[in-house]
Amino acid sequence: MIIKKFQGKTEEEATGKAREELGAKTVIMNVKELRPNGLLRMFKNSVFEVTAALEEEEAEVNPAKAMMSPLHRHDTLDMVADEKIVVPVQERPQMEFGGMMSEMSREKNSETNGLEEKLETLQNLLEQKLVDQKEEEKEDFLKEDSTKEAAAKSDGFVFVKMLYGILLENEVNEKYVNQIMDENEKVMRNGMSVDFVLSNIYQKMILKLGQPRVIEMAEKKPKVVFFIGPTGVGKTTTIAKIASRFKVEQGKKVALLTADTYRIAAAEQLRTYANILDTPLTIVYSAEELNEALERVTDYDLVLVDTAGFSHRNQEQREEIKRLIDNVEPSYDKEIYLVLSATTKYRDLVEIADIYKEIFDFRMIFTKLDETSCYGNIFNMKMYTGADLSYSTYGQNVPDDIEVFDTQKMVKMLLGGK
Ligand SMILES: Nc1nc2c(ncn2[C@@H]2O[C@H](COP(=O)(O)OP(=O)(O)OP(=O)(O)O)[C@@H](O)[C@H]2O)c(=O)[nH]1
Ligand SMILES: [Mg+2]
Repeated sequence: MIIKKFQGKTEEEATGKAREELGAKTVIMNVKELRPNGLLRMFKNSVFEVTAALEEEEAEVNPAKAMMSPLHRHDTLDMVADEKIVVPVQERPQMEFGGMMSEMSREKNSETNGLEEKLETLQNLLEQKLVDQKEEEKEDFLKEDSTKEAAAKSDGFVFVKMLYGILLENEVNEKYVNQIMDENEKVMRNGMSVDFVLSNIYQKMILKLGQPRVIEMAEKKPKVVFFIGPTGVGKTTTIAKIASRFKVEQGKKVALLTADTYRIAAAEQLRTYANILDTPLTIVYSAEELNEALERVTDYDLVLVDTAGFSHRNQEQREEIKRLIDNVEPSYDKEIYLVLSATTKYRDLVEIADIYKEIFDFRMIFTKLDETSCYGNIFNMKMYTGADLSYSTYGQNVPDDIEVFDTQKMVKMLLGGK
């Protein structure tokens, strides 16, 4: 893993520098606002410092720049030991639905500041737990063997054990928890601080989840985006949220198509949203009709295609959807989003992903985050499929209850943050 810090007058400038040097796959681990102290405050503005990382096999480092400034390697102790996690009090500007941050999400950010403040206490929370746990272990230890010096136990190792338990409690699959812990063990030494361990594991998990990839406009209009997935996961609702965000916040021309002709109410549901948003809606009954419908909206930026939810075990419907997507004229740029509910059991999610993985390259949208407090499956599915995460939804309200998947927030929650 390569880790490096970059500074700029704004977060965007610092992030831009990181991407220029380390390439597009750079993952932003942490953002810190450095405020000048004392009198300097009157003359100097804050500086933003981002900590950026990427896995070495993904490195497309700009060689000229890299030669001028040696990179820190993850397996050296110095790298993370000084990198105390600072959970930003100010919500980091989120990646937007394909553009700059809008006023609407700025308002939302101030709402989420409360959450961020709570997250800020993650480390304190974990440290308190650690104190309690150490006390318990000490008692057990002394009962077992009074000659042993319980206090000699490294905080770091007890802390690792505690994080192990928290990740399992949050239903991160044991295989992936072990993987994270094994990687952590390679850089662990006796007497290592809690800060070191937390920052090391936090960074590893962020890298594993990766940067979200969201809908981007195509050079040749329109971008055609399919939403597929099991019944009732929230495909149609998510389409309405995304359509509204792109149209209202970014002024894009959005058209809706539905290939869901199975349920009588399905097209009506989308038509209601189309009417509210004042966007055209076309119902298509075959792959041929899809291309005809696309020809009529070539001056639109984005076409969102709703599909019928079906059991992934239904081979006939699966083939029909494949035919629909494969038959799109190759000149159109298309993206496929597999919509999954965060409440679905891991075994079922794996089975669904296995089947879709064979037929499409997809990105994942996780819905219904408001209906569970265990997010381990999201991490598990990222690890299992390798597919990019994109959006997450957390309620029935259109268009509010959706955001670009927030990797940092997710990792904090998986590690016991609130
Ligand atoms: N709590 C919660 N409910 C949601 C969320 N997203 C969608 N829903 C609800 O889930 C139900 C199903 O949503 P739809 O959008 O119709 O799901 P779908 O995948 O299109 O369903 P089919 O077309 O029947 O396959 C509705 O009651 C939605 O309001 C979410 O993020 N949280
Ligand atoms: Mg639907």
